[in-house]
Amino acid sequence: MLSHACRAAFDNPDLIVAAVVGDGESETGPLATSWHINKFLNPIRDGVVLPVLHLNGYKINNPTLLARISHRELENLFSGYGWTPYFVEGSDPDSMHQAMAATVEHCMFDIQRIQQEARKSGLAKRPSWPMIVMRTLKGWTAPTEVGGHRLEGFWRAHQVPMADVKKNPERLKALESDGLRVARAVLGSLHADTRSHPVAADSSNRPARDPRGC
Ligand SMILES: Cc1ncc(C[n+]2csc(CCOP(=O)(O)OP(=O)(O)O)c2C)c(N)n1
Repeated sequence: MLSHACRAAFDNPDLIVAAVVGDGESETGPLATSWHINKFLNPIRDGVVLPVLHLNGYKINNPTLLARISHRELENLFSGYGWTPYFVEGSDPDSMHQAMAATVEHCMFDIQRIQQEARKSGLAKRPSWPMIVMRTLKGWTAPTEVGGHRLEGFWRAHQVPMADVKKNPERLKALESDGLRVARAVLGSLHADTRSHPVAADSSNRPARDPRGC
């Protein structure tokens, strides 16, 4: 994913490519090595890749390493790879939506500042590009449990966790009341935001680099 995203950004100075990387995907050899690809992004000649590492704790239905190391270790790991990581973590859709919007905006300001400095001075130093670490539950906003078994935040949320909604009216009701309600709320607020704030210029809502202060 990251190498494909960089392929789009190379020689394309006006492009910013957001690349969402799963924590399981990040354990595969090709992706694990491609975190180093920031060394090849030239701030004058190329565009930028904004990686969003999605920590949901599972690769399919097995635990992931990156979701189980400490916050400090994770931050040090990505700083060591040459990124500046920003964290968006939680499970409440409304506050996560706000935190993500503020963080993306902050990253855009960072990217523009870095590019303007390099392009004005003509000095292509290697910057520490921003990246986002987004920690959510696996199957976030799915029903909490199905048939007495835990679903949201657990390995059962993978693939088709409620296969029989067409035939089972109780499950259809659970899906409608939990999952679809939250999805509609999030989509509704996204839609409302894009209509009322096409470009947000105020950076006062910028997130802390490390919200837990670790
Ligand atoms: C290049 C490549 N390597 C390996 C796989 C096998 N594979 C399928 S899904 C997966 C992990 C998925 O984990 P994650 O990215 O965290 O997604 P999630 O479990 O959250 O859906 C892997 C390694 C693949 N599809 N492609």
